[in-house]
Amino acid sequence: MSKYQILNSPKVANVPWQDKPKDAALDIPVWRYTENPIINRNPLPGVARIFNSAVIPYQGAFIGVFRAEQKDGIPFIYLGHSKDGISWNFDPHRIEFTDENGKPSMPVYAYDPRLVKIEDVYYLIWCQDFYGASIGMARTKDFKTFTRLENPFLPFNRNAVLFPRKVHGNFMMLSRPSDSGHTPFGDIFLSESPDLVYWGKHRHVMGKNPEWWESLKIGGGAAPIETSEGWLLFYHGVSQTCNGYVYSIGGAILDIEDPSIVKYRCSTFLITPEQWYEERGFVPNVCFPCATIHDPDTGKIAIYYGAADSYVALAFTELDEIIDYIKEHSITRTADTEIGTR
Ligand code: BMA
Repeated sequence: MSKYQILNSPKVANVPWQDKPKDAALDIPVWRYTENPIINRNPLPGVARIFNSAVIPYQGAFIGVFRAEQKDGIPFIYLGHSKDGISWNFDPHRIEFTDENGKPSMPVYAYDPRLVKIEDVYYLIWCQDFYGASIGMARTKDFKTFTRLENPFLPFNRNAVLFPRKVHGNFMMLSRPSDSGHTPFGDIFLSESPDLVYWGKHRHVMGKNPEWWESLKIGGGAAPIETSEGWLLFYHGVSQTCNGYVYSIGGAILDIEDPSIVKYRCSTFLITPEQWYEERGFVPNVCFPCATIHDPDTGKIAIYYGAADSYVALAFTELDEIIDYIKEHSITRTADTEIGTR
């Protein structure tokens, strides 16, 4: 009998998985897939790199939206299909978005997509140009037509993730207001909307920390997982070094009823760049989580993350172990635990 439960989430018996290695050096209960990276460079004609991408179970298999850096260097979102969540087949062309009337409506560029199912609709959330970096959104039911929604926020904001269900009747989104460049600051905020058009009731969730691995900025990662202990959030934390930024993966647990309150926040990173595909690439030293696939029956969680802005990699953890680890290593401060309004 497991200690904790994943709630309101479909069973995924075929969650991608590899057992934890019997490695005494593994003191953090997150382990990498031994065949990483799962998506290599030049994954399809016209695309140089795929990374920072989101996947979801779909019709007994998996579907995903992928940040594909084309050979002109401009990122767009491509669709991919997979039977096992590990080997992916990509559509040859980027996703064509339309407006509500079915007319073409393409963003100038699109990157770091997230993918969330709420009720019977799938939502894509990404970063795009809106007179500066900002958040774009679209919905689909069939992954054939993609209808753009109103841009939720004013510029600048480059990092947003929707919760997988409404809370108190409202859609909830985490985002990270920023500038339009390689933002040297940033906290995670929460916004609510009754209709995905009007967003408000903004709350501060959490900011950078004195722990050095997340001492420059943080940003949302995978869509939060609803658990019996709270919303389990894998996010990214950034450290500034004399040789550039270093992106690690962190973990926190937010209050179910009021997700602006951080119940537990792990003081150590869960993954930091140390493998060749994380340390070496278009941008070295980046582990950037964008999605999980998780199974409530077994507590298995597969974490998908972009590596070095060049590859997609996979890591695994297990619900009881990761929650206990986060709780045991948790340090929360006033900015985390307060309601987040001033
Ligand atoms: C961030 C985003 C990510 C990227 C990271 C490292 O600001 O742009 O897409 O992975 O920088 O380059």
